[in-house]
Amino acid sequence: MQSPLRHGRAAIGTTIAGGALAALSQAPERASRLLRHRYPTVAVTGMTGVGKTRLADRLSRRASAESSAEGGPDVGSAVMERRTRRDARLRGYRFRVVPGENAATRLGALDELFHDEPVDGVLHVVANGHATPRRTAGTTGAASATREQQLAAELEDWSITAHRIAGMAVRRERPTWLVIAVTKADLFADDVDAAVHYYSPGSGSPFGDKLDELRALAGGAKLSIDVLPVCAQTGGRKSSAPEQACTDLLGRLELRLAQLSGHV
Ligand SMILES: Nc1nc2c(ncn2[C@@H]2O[C@H](COP(=O)(O)OP(=O)(O)OP(=O)(O)O)[C@@H](O)[C@H]2O)c(=O)[nH]1
Ligand SMILES: [Mg+2]
Repeated sequence: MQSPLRHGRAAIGTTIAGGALAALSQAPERASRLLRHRYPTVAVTGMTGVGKTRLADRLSRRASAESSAEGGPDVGSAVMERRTRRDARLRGYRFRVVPGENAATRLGALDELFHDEPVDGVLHVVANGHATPRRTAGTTGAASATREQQLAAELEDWSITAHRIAGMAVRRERPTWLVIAVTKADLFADDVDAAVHYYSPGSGSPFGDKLDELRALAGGAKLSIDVLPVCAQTGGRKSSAPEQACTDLLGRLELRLAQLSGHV
């Protein structure tokens, strides 16, 4: 004799089986949506030598971050770097670092991240004119550049990236977030507020004006902009205070990224 309970169980079993089959057919799409939610992709942009690779390494807890800090050839990235950050709750980010040097790989990376497979957010890295000067491939001798030259180069680089961001933002429904990371703050510890102001919307600075243009183009509601100071390493080991200050700034940046990604 079959009890109502057993009958009920069988019915539920069938429903679950049916649901599982249906879920299976939608699995790839579901999985990619889940992945995007838990591991949003973040484009890391900025001119050569500003510190993108170093910052992405820190954010993704990559040990190699310290390896070239002292000695060793300091070279720019030739290809797009992929770094994934995972935390204990299976949340994180997929960082895509665009090489700063103007090469074919840079253009390809920009196309991929802002058009073919649009990213969820952008971490644009600037260094308040403290980008490490790098030689153009094939030339010899030490590279040098004044702070003014580096600021001008940064602005030019930003124009290109800003256009890509605007193009991506207008094409989609959901909002895009942009975080301007003002890195190497350890090198201008006393001027951090002024630097953050220079890179902020509505500041009236050359960079601020370009941000305002981007906002107008993309539509204010479609683009959120944050400006945060950070440092990924400090000049020396003698003082422990700057090290702690950098760790704190890094923590604030991480918290903001988590908020923007819906992780907290
Ligand atoms: N003092 C200081 N130096 C930094 C910081 N971040 C990076 N650097 C140094 O700046 C130089 C450039 O850093 P990278 O991360 O290689 O720069 P990048 O933006 O990846 O450059 P490309 O790959 O050419 O686009 C390296 O010598 C780093 O050690 C920082 O927060 N403080
Ligand atoms: Mg690099």
